[in-house]
Amino acid sequence: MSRIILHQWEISPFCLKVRKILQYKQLVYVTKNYNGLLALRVSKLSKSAKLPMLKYEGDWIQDSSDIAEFLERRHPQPALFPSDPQQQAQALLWEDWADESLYWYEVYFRFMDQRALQLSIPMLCADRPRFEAWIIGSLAPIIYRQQLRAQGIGRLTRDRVETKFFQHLDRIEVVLSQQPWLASHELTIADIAVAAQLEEILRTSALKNRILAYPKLADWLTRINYSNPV
Ligand SMILES: N[C@@H](CCC(=O)N[C@@H](CS)C(=O)NCC(=O)O)C(=O)O
Repeated sequence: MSRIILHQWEISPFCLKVRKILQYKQLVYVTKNYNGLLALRVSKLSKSAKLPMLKYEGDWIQDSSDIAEFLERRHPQPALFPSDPQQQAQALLWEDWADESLYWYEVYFRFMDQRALQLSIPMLCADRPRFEAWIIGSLAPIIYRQQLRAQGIGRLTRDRVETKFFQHLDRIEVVLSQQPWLASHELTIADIAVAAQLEEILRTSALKNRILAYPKLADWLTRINYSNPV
């Protein structure tokens, strides 16, 4: 049995964030997927009923940020968190922005878009009986529409959501034209957290070409994958 098991959904941006961390730190791990109606079992793993969860030897760690900190303590090199306090503060602010704000754009572009949904459901239900794809495909847009409305982004027009998203990319492009990584002269948790959300948007959204038209951002994404192939 492997020492490290990542309980995940393949197309969850937070699970991708953890895979990127594990690979950056060159740790050997296996994944356990909760596709289709296996998702119902996630509530038995933790009270929050969210993934990712990492089983590391006898420890269970929940939440991608807590997993990042845990792995940094156990495997300090290569470091995810800069030692310089200002850079560390910036890295953690970027991480929180990616997890708590950018994430909702990812949800919007995946579940409020017919094309993205049609690409996502087979991935969410891979290796499961066909009727499960029908159930998940019917329920997911309803559940996420409610969540997006409660969060606020779901009350905006699509044009407004896209405008706000691309304004964020304009700002990221400005940062990346001044420095190679978001928070430091080296890759940090900031880059991994932001890239994980953007890569999941790229995976299923028709906005892909517009996103990759940002030269610095496109180069940065390539460098992250290069440093940290998943
Ligand atoms: N703050 C958590 C967020 C995890 C999260 O929201 N995961 C989503 C999948 S992308 C989830 O489990 N959703 C199921 C649900 O909310 O019931 C983290 O960083 O791990």
